[in-house]
Amino acid sequence: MSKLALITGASSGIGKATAEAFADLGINLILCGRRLDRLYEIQESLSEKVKVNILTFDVRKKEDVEKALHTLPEELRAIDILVNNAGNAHGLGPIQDGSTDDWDAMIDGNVKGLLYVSKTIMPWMIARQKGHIVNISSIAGKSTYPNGNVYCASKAAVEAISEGMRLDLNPHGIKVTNVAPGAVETEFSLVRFKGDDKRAEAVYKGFVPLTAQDVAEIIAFTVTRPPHVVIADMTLFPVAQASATVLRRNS
Ligand code: 8X3
Repeated sequence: MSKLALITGASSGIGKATAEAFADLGINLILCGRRLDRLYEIQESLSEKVKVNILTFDVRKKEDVEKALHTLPEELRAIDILVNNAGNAHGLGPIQDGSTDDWDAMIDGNVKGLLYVSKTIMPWMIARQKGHIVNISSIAGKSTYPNGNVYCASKAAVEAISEGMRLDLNPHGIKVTNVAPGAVETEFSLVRFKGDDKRAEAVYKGFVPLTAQDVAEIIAFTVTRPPHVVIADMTLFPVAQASATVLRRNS
């Protein structure tokens, strides 16, 4: 029987690439995001391969998350794989100059949003005594870099939540995988720098960054292991990167 995956932040970047990789594996999809037009496009392109449902909500809005997920009929609550991908960075600068709106956006989206979505779906997995939760963290969650402060904190929280989920869901046979990429070229930096495309492009200059597809392949690998195997934690870098702060660029 085909598996069913729900992916948040599916309208672009790693979320979209994961949807494509899962479709290639014959995994049916529930794609969640804020941008309906983009979700429709992805639905259209993947519907030849698998069943694709879409839900629009903002993970930061607790009531909206609950309401949207509860519109799913019984058969679409049998979610085998939850990919908690929605999240973003807002700003990069000294903590003393940080914007409280940016802090709210990162903590509400990257941390609380992940929790809200999981809160509804975990009981459905527990009822079936199976499931796999993949949380998209970051190297920023393992190592704080200068000016990363609150973004790094939000991803450190994701790391702790992955660990907490693994411990607490262990009696129920639910797999939990934490994926921590380094530099991936997506809309990430454009969002972080509030549409400043020159600054965003400079982040990926002088080396070959990871692509969203590279990360999606890893996610696809983690969800296709045998039933008794779980990849707890996966860190991936472009070859030019050695840590959160060491990255070799051609001058
Ligand atoms: C994205 C990677 O190094 O810009 O989370 O924080 S990094």
